[in-house]
Amino acid sequence: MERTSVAIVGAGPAGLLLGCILAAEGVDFVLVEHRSREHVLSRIRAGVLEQASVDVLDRYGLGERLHREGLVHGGVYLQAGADRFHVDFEELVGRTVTVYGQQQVVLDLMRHHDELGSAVHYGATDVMPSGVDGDDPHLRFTADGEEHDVAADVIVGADGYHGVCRTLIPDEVLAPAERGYDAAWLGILADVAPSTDELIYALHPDGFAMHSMRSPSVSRLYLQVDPTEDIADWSDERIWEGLQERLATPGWTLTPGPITEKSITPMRSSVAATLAYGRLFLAGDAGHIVPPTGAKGLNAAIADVALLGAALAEHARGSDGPLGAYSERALARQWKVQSFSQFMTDLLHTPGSAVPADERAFRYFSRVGQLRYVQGSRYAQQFIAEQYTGLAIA
Ligand code: RFL
Ligand code: PHB
Repeated sequence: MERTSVAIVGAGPAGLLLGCILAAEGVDFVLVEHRSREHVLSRIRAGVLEQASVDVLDRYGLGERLHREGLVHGGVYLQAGADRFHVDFEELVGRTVTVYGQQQVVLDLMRHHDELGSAVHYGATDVMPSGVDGDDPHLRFTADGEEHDVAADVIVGADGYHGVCRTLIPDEVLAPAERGYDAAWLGILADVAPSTDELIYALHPDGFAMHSMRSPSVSRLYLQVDPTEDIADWSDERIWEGLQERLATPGWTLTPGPITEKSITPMRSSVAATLAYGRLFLAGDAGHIVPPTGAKGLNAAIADVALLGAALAEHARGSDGPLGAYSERALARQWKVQSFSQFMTDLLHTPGSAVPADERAFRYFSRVGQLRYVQGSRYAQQFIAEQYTGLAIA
């Protein structure tokens, strides 16, 4: 049997960053991931880091490549029909965001663990946390043909929305508050220079579209589709046509290019009633998920582990106050994030086909009205700028 202070399940951004924070704080940990390292690195997900997230990465010496290669954006474009306008975060709230792929964040964190020689096990099987409601939690797993039984002081579930740790919490305690959406995102990655300097979020009668990027030569774009759509029905030509149509604005052209990845992701909002159960603590997507429109999922995972890492360090030094307060603090911030993500999603998507045609038209035009209001209101733009660039982690 092995022994550690913190056993972490899941090597996504939440688990990997928590490991880096614990290492910096001198707290020992074991990190177990059921996918291979290559698989974790190949998942294309988020692309935008809030200023507060960049600050956390900097604090732990993880921001060097991010500052070299990340693209600092001082605002975003919002668009209603063909009418595009700029929301200038720097001017409105004095803050920026950094466009840097989640894959790059994950690579930086993995490399840091390599340098530290951390106990990180990829490709583990039979990952079984247990005993979290008593005082002898264990994490059992098999890695590289060897069975492990790790006795831990605390187990952290950083294993995402479909992870095993959530299932250790009784249904009536986890009790997630949830809502679905009648829209999904079809996302592409393309080997073409972005046609824009900053991200474009557009509402069009055919549905939402957005233009993001990963680097000066790689573009990331999304189209709202019905959640029942099959990616096989979306040829590259059809995708570029949809993007051209929905993002069109006078005097601007979208340059298409070879698509290297495409997939459809459904949208959901969910928040567990608690992130703490006995000796188990949930962080990141394991505790809550948001639709991607506010660019908040990765940032919320970073905020959680910044709080949890500091609380676990205090716990190791003999003070339990911050760990006892973790769930409440993280959820208080999370509900603000949920509200913003829902606002951005409702604002920018058209209602699904199940909504009667006359009501669809009503909802669409009221969203156009709201976007025009935002266009003309400094207050409304500040409301968006403050939340998009990220609330304090406290
Ligand atoms: P992850 O990244 O899902 O990592 C969980 C890890 O746990 C592993 N795991 C297990 N390991 C061991 N045993 C088990 N039983 C396990 N079960 C699961 C998994 O293999 C995985 O490695 O969760 P984490 O770390 O909490 O990070 C959360 C973020 O990944 C997520 O919130 C964001 O990607 C969401 N998201 C976005 N967030 C943003 O902040 N900005 C964005 O622009 C943004 N865009 C997006 C997104 C997510 C997307 N998809 C595909 C879900 C765009 C998309 C398309
Ligand atoms: C992305 O670049 O993948 C991205 C950017 C902003 C979002 C969602 C996704 O709101």
